[in-house]
Amino acid sequence: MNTMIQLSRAVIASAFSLVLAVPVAAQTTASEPWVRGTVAQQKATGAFMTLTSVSGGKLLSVSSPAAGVVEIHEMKMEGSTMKMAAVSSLELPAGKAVELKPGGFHVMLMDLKQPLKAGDSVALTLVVEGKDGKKETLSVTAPVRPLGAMPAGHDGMKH
Ligand SMILES: [Cu+2]
Repeated sequence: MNTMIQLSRAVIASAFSLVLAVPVAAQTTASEPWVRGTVAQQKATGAFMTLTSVSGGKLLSVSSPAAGVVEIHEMKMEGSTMKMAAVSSLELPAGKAVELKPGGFHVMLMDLKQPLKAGDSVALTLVVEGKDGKKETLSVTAPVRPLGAMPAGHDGMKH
């Protein structure tokens, strides 16, 4: 009897250390990231991707070495004018793909350090808070697409 208890303790202990040794599976994944290319003197652009959180959470913040300021933006029609505004976070419903795309939610890269040309790539760090309050950091490398990759209408947006 005593041996049995000790044995099961040993099994539990080894199972526990196994769990600790294995990296925590990513709760949130980012697919097809891209950044819109810029022209000289242009100080802001958008980054886009599809985010999926397995158990749900919210995107809290994004940072990038390519930009001085990074915000999460929402673009929507106000009357007949498209406007975009910063949001404090972006809800990621469990198991549902959330598209960040031109004309909708996007990551706004501002105070760009240099123009972004097609073929470059931009490193983005996303912080996602899970339903349990745990924070997860995602490193995303987003290739730069040519300027024309975005539908007309995004230019001249007022912040
Ligand atoms: Cu924006």
